Amino acid sequence: MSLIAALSLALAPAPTTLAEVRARPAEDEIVYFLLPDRFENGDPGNDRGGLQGDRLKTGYDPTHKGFYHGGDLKGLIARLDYIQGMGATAIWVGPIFKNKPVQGGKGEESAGYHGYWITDFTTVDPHLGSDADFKALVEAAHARGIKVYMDIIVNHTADVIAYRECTDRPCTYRSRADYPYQRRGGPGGVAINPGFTGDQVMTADNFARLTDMTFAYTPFIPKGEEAVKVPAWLNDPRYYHNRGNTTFTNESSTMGDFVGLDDLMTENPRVIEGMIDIFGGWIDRFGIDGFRIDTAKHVNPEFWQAFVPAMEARAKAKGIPNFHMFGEVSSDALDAAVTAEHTRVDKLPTNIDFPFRNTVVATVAGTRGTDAFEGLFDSDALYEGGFATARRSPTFVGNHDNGRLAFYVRQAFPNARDDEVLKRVVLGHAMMLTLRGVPTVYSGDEQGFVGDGIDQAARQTLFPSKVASYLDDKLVGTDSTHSVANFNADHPIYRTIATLAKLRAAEPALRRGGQKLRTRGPKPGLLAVSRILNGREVLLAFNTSTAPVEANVEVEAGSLAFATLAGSCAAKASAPGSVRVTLPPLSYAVCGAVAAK
Ligand SMILES: [Ca+2]
Ligand SMILES: [Ca+2]
Ligand SMILES: [Ca+2]
Repeated sequence: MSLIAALSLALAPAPTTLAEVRARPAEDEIVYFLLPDRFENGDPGNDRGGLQGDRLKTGYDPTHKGFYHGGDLKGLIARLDYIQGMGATAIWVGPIFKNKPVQGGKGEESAGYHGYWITDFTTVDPHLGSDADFKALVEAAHARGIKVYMDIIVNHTADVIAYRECTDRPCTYRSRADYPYQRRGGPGGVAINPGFTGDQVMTADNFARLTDMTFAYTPFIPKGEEAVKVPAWLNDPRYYHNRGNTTFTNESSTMGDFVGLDDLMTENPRVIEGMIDIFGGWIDRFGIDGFRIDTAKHVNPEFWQAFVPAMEARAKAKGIPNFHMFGEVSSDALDAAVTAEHTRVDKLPTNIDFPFRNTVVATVAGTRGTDAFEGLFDSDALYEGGFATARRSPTFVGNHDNGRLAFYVRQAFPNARDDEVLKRVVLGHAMMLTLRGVPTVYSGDEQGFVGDGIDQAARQTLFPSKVASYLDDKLVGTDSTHSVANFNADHPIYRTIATLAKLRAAEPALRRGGQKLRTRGPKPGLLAVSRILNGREVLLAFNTSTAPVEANVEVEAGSLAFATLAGSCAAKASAPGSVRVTLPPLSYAVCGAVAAK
């Protein structure tokens, strides 16, 4: 049987109804993640968000990487063919809520183009379009069988609240020990908040006694911004921690302001109830399919223990049985030591798989041996739910915060030829599309975008850019530049993703199968993993080294013959339980066991 015939036999029929789309479990999806401001501009009329004046008023400056560039929801709708052509079955849309257009100290201003500085949690930011545009997006995506995941934030709002004590200098974190709730300005200060027993007693009665917020700083809302937040309860400083900027350590990790962003008192039942109302409302109104949860590890576990089941119940009531929630728990580790805790204690259903990304970067954009994957996969056991949770966790190789894989490849191998850089980036994507987890492509990676680093440096537009530090980028796998639109369905990385996405759709073992680690080593070289579902084995082999590899790889004793699904595979096992694998430098193969003739 030819490969094409084999694939078409195995392919499930395309979903035709919304119920069929929603019946798909999370691990069946391939996610495409984009920031709408940076994807496609479908309406130049909204580029300034209906605001007047210069960039400090409107937030719009397409020549500056830290301001709005004009992309919007209409543009996203117009490019659904492009997204679907890559094989993506779900879109993670960067935050669309109404933001504070511009914030930051004098000379350091930037805009809320990324969406993470929310003032109104109930409506779409006018730079990105309207609630009607979002409804049209969800409907158009669903009609194609594509799910829509929103990017939500409960940890903080925009930076509106200021403190009298530090209007002209950084507000350093003031701890509960140094600034207890029942004294103003330190242990020797006047008595306030009598009877408030601290933020760990999370009852309405207790928080009713927290009425004076001047324990650490004197918070105030600058003139003109008193009612800027929606819903209105968000304008009350009582619902914020007000202890100054987080250092990302100790108690400040959950209690501190994220670079000035007003950190919500997520221990307070009123805040929990308010957030359940807000985001439950988006489920009710738009029937979206999941949430990516920003800054999840900076919120106390008790909040998630209440919020997650409430959202699941809301989604079920709306007829969405596989509502997918994945938290951003950033980690530098190559295993799940940090991220797993938040599935066990917080009860977050899944987290974005930072350890997977870190392991790919260390091996494909580095010199770590392939045994790094052993530590990664062994630690799947740490998640609540174990391997099944890892299988539903979104994997990625690049993103808008941590930078693109191509950047790290170039940094690690500055003398590598262009074809080697491309092979490494393709190899990382091949790992993501075939190993356990939900592949999550970061917009622009499929066009060979590189960038100069992290954050703003990794947020190039797919439409023509006017940012000097983007225009001088040398892209991978193409002669194109950022001066033109890059929606090229023939780009080699786009084609790789599309090809492997088809394979993933055709092979349930690649989506739902277990994993057996077959071969790994202390140096760059062969990584071999079998994915097995109901006795069907698909062998994955990756060569992370610049030399060819040839090795005997263990397989199931019954896997006697193989079809080449990608790369090149031996047609037959050498003996029951062993197959010869031969791989050129920096390449991969996918071999599906078939009945021996
Ligand atoms: Ca626009
Ligand atoms: Ca603030
Ligand atoms: Ca927090």
